[in-house]
Amino acid sequence: MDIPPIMEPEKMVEIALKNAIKQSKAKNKTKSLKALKERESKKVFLFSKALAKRLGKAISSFPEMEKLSPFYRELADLLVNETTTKKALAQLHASKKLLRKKENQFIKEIWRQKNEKAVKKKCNEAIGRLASIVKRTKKSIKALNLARKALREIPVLQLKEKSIILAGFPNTGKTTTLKRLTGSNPKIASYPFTTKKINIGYFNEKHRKIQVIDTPGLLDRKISERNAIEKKAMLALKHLAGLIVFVVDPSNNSGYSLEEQFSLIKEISREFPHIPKIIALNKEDLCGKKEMEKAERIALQKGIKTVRQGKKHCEKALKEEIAREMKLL
Ligand SMILES: Nc1nc2c(ncn2[C@@H]2O[C@H](COP(=O)(O)OP(=O)(O)OP(=O)(O)O)[C@@H](O)[C@H]2O)c(=O)[nH]1
Ligand SMILES: [Mg+2]
Repeated sequence: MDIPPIMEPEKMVEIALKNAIKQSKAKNKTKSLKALKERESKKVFLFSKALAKRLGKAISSFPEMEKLSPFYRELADLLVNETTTKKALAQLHASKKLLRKKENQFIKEIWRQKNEKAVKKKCNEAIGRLASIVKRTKKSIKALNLARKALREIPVLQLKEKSIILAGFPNTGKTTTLKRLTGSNPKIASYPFTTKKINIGYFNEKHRKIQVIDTPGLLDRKISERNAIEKKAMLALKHLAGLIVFVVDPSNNSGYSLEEQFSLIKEISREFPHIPKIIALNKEDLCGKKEMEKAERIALQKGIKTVRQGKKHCEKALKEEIAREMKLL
């Protein structure tokens, strides 16, 4: 999620003041009190306007949590404290309003002054007061910048169409399956809470762009091995998933027995009860006929469809099954 950083308030004040001074400089050398009042009130107006604009931009560029899609919201909820963020945004909003109100009052006061010295004094007072309104948002800006840093961790995904999520123990062939399905090299994105990056690929089926997601560290372990945050991050995937493809390696080449692999499938299925699932039986070339058939038998007993995958069976069969499950046919 791309959110621009918010400038430190001191810097905002510095830039706004520099510009306001420059733009309100006298073009002619009139020395009347009226001309001075005009210049000084213009300076206050420009200063306040620039600051209010910066605050407004900071507010509008920050995503409204309520409007985020459920997937992003669930992850955002883990990463940032919604109440703190809301309070910080509310302070920025209130400061912006106060700026304009004070600016109005000060300009009126400038015009009421009787001599040059008093006008300049009032103008300085105004600048100081307006600057302090902005400087008081320092903590809020810091909180928002921290939240922004965390939210940037959330991967940018296509959310319009439901995705295929790959699951299975390490080394079973999830990334290979992703590459087989999507052809090119997967796009890499970061996913919060795992040091690993998620892999994303796309393929077209029946004029639809199907997104395939491989999430190392999330759906490749027993649920009991996960901490609460990882578990929530894992569950955020339910908002994206149209189909879970379990990659199973019946050849023992990955180091996990069929029993272990089916027990992982059972656990994950329990966490995602409403999402359709299929099994891609991988590494067929390394499997004996018996192992393959055993895996198919167990899957049949559990009521999950299987598709063979490997050197002989290319991605065509798997793509067809995916299309069927996602009701593309
Ligand atoms: N012979 C054979 N090897 C395969 C097949 N599919 C994957 N492999 C190999 O198995 C190893 C693991 O494959 P990956 O696709 O990296 O497995 P992964 O599930 O993504 O592994 P992690 O990212 O560690 O969870 C790699 O060396 C692959 O080349 C297959 O169908 N046949
Ligand atoms: Mg992998």
